[in-house]
Amino acid sequence: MAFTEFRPLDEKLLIEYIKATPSLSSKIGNQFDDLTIKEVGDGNLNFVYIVVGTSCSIVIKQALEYIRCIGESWPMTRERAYFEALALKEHRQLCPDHVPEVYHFDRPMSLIGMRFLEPPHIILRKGLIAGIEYPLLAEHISEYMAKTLFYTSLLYRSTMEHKRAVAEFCGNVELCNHTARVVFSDPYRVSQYNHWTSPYLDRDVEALREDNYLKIEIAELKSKFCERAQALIHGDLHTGSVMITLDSTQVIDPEFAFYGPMGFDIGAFLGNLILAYFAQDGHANQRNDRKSYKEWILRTIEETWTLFHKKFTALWDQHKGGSGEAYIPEIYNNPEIQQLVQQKFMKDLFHDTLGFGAAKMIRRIVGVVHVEDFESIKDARKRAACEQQALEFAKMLLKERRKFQAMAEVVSAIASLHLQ
Ligand code: ADP
Ligand code: SR1
Ligand code: MG
Repeated sequence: MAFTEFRPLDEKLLIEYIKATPSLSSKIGNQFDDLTIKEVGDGNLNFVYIVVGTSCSIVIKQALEYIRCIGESWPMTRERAYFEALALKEHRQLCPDHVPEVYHFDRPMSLIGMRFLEPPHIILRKGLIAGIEYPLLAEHISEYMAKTLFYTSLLYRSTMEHKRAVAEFCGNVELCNHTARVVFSDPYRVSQYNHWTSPYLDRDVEALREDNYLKIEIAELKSKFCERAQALIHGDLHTGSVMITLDSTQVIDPEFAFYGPMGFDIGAFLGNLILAYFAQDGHANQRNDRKSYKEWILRTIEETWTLFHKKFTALWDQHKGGSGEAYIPEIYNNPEIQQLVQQKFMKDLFHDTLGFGAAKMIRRIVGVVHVEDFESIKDARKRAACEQQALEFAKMLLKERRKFQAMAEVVSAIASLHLQ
């Protein structure tokens, strides 16, 4: 069977597709009799099939013309699969330990074939809900962020290379517009897709729409998101985009990738850890009060930033005489100025991280699609209490982010708020 134009897959068609595609059939050992196929379907946008062969399993991901968790009423270009494959390949080159291999990409079919992240890999968000500690998470994710962000920025690249790459990823405009809308606009206005734990949060949602200072701050972040082509960012680096075991951390699902502000990725990750923290009281029970787990989350937040800072500035030091054109050696080649520009850069990035992290938290409490951390708390009153604390903290962080000088201060602020 020829697959020359787009066809939405079903299980039968997928087997035909694999048979007709040597790069995939060879992966499963060219044995088709005992294939089992399972559609996973716990993501928001696409269809993901796990194909279990006798010798090896693979993952097939296909984008349809709409957002899966909403339905056909919210169209979304299938070209997102192209940008996801491109970003996966680019990020894997830069950080092979933490990005799965792409075996096959078919643009007309909007289809990616990739490594199956085998059990015990699970989605990090699910691990956080279950209360599992991951001792290497901060080490691994900071490495992924430092490498992917540094090597795709002007700190490493020439302006020619950078602009060419920026131009390519400008094609992902529909996904960027989507984020601009659901993160930076909808939570601050009446929108048909917004929802929240009503009636408990009704007043909080109104307050959000009446908070002029918050609106000024979110506008600044929105313009940075839309205008600043700082590095190739993942674009959706929440805890549902990370698959993990005790010794492996793999970043999946970069379909929102584009050249944007670095702090959007770091903030997405840390903001989602903060959401996980505030959800813990909703998961606590008589057997486990989650107290020590909350402390682990806070330590992980601080360590992730500290390690990112260390690794990113080490890469910068290592390549400071190279072809990166942001700070050219003729002007910045002495230790004093090098230290000053690094301090300024990292301070700005820290404040961007806090701002974007807070914005990502807010959208997941009052916007279109929420997070399982809170959604799995069945008692609405209990859930609302957790969400309210997270929302209050996020609002403060967004508005007052420039007052914080170190992640330890942010972590202390979370811990003290929670004690009240
Ligand atoms: P979406 O783009 O719809 O959010 P995801 O890429 O997040 O889709 O994938 C949805 C789900 O499929 C994930 O939550 C995970 O359970 C599973 N999945 C995705 N990629 C892989 C992979 N490479 N290996 C194993 N499971 C995967
Ligand atoms: C309709 S919003 C769906 C969301 O899921 C993805 O993970 C992105 O964050 C997107 O905004
Ligand atoms: Mg996803």
